[in-house]
Amino acid sequence: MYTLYSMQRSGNSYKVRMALAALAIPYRLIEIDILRGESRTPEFLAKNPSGQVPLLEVAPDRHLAESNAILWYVAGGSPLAPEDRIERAEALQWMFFEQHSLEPNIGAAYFWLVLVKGGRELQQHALEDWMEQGYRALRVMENHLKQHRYFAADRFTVADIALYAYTHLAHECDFDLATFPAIRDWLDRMAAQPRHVRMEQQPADMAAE
Ligand SMILES: N[C@@H](CCC(=O)N[C@@H](CS)C(=O)NCC(=O)O)C(=O)O
Repeated sequence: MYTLYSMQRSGNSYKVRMALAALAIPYRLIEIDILRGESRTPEFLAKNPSGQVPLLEVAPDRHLAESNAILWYVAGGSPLAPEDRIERAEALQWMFFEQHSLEPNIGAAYFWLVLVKGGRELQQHALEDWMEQGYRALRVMENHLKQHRYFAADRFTVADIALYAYTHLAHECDFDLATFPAIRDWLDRMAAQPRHVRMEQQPADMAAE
């Protein structure tokens, strides 16, 4: 069984919990509080030198980091991971976009404005840039979703999971989605997927449902 090192309120960790739930894959969950430095202990760094969650133990002492790489690993062979050459490349295109254009802006805003006490004051100098770049990423997504129901392969895939994690948190960190109707519809479609889990949901909650 997989062991997932995750933080409940980390969007990158949530991606993996979403995928495992969507695929009905059981796993052991270990909560790591990054705000208390638990991802920077010598024991954790031996598993992931980047000192970050999510981290998946795929076999004894074999660990995989980077949320989007983990998504491809756990979803391999399922409809969530397109195998057709162009569809796979399109899914990857959006997952690179997520890491370059969305997560560094909306992810950073969420971390500092929502998770860190006093973060708004500490990061005042960076906020304007995150907002500008974050809105730019949202506009790119909105334009795609005006024409397509999902990001790749005309169906729900790992690309949607990767992009959902921070987009669904955007309203919590100053982003207003009022002028992004296609994104809002897609968020609703995502939340209506079979076996969808909310970010605050624990695997034990899932079993109870
Ligand atoms: N590119 C990585 C980013 C992972 C990441 O930024 N993780 C954050 C939580 S969302 C973390 O563990 N930060 C703790 C630290 O850097 O000390 C991924 O997609 O998994």
